[in-house]
Amino acid sequence: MSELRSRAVVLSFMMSAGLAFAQTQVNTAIVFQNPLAIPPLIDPAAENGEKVFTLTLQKGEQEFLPGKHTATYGVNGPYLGPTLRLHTGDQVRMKVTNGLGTATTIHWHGMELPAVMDGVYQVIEPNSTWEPYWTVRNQASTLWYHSHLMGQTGEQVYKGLAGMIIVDDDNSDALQLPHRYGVDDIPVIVQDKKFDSNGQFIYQPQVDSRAGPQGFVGDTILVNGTYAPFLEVPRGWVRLRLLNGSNGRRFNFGFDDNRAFYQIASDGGLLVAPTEEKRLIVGPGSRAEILVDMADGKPVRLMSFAVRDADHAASSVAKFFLNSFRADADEDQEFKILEIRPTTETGLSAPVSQHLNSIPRPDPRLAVRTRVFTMDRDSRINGQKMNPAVVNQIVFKDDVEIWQIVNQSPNYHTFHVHDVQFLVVDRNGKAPEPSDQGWEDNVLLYPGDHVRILVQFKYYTDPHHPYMFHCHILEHEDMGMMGQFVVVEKGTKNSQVSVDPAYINVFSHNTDMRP
Ligand SMILES: [Cu+2]
Repeated sequence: MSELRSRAVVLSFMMSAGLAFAQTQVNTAIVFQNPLAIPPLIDPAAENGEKVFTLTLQKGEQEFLPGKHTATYGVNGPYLGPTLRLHTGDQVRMKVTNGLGTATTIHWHGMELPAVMDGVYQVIEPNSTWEPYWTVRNQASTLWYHSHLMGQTGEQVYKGLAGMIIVDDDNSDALQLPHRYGVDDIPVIVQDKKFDSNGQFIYQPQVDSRAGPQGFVGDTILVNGTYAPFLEVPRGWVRLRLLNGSNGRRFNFGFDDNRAFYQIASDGGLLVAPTEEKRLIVGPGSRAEILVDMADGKPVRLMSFAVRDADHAASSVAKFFLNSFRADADEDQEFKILEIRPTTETGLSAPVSQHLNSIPRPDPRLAVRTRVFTMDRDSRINGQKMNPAVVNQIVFKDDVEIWQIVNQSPNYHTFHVHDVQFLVVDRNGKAPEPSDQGWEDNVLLYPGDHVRILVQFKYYTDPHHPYMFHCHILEHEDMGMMGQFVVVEKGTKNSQVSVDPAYINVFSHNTDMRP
């Protein structure tokens, strides 16, 4: 905090007068004329008691903008991938074939699975197939899969290597919620892009001399890979599974007529009860499910309203600082995202379930230790960049721990932990907001924030194959704002922990983080 304070005084003095940041609606003139693409559901093969999904990573070409053909990456298609629908308890196997002509990985974001299936170090070379398999432990939730190649995640996800995963369970099966995929239960993958005059993606991350490495932000919104999309829905409750698939932009979701909506799920599962909101900020990599009532038959636009760090400042000093020094490039911009048009068909209009899930209150007294993670301006965590040869944290299976995350930089960050869904204990010493009270795998930290989360790794141990924790601004991640941990049986000695030498060689794919 002291670093932030001293910087606040200096910078607010330097930048005091004359900087007016007006809220900008970036795409005022957009005409919603393209039907929203709904990613197809894969029908898995049944083999030896497993559900087997075949995913082919490929280069492609897609006409996002009229008459322009953009070079892309995709999964079983030119851009993005199919939706994988799983059920808790399923034994699944993914046959992932790399037809990109360049190395990649596929990470199952939010999944609780063995480290060797996690898709970070498991590089898939061109023309080869990777076959991870696991038992689905997660509860009903909206997860996703995406490239996680060290140093190239930002570029590969930006080109399109991502898709949605929907997990159902016995609880969600029994709830009265919209559940007709693509009809009233809609995947909504929101991403911002920049296009050149030929319609090609521009990907040029920036480093600001004062604020440090910037998350990429674009000026054009795609939803499920559709530009200027509209969606026809029945008159009734509509469930939007919002996935922020952007590299570096936060979305502050809401509707242009200011109607209220109900959040029903966070990253890792259903909330205890629907929570009424008019605005909902979702950081890059995170998900939220919302219900919106379309019974009145009126079309409405899903929006992203301005995000302003100063509005979320942890202290008056930080607020003053953030008002004068706006470090985050995604601040103050407003977008129209998706036009939702009710048809004359009647949809689900009965009351939805009011009790959705049971979530334990996070009790910090259960924690056996606290680990501190400090995120700084120069894309470091605890003063270090990712080093594949170093295990930063050794965690015992089943231990309940508090991880205290401190954002000591003038930029926002997120903190994503692999192999776990966690609960927020408190944010800046206060109980979390309702939207922050569910299971999460990726928590947003405004500049100056300190957030305590309760984590527990319940299923897998492996002293030689680490999991990652990192900022989910992909440019920060690629610059090494990442560390790794192993989960081991209680009593394992530090001397028994080491990184598989084959994993360290993965860094031949990466120029920035090679040891
Ligand atoms: Cu970051």
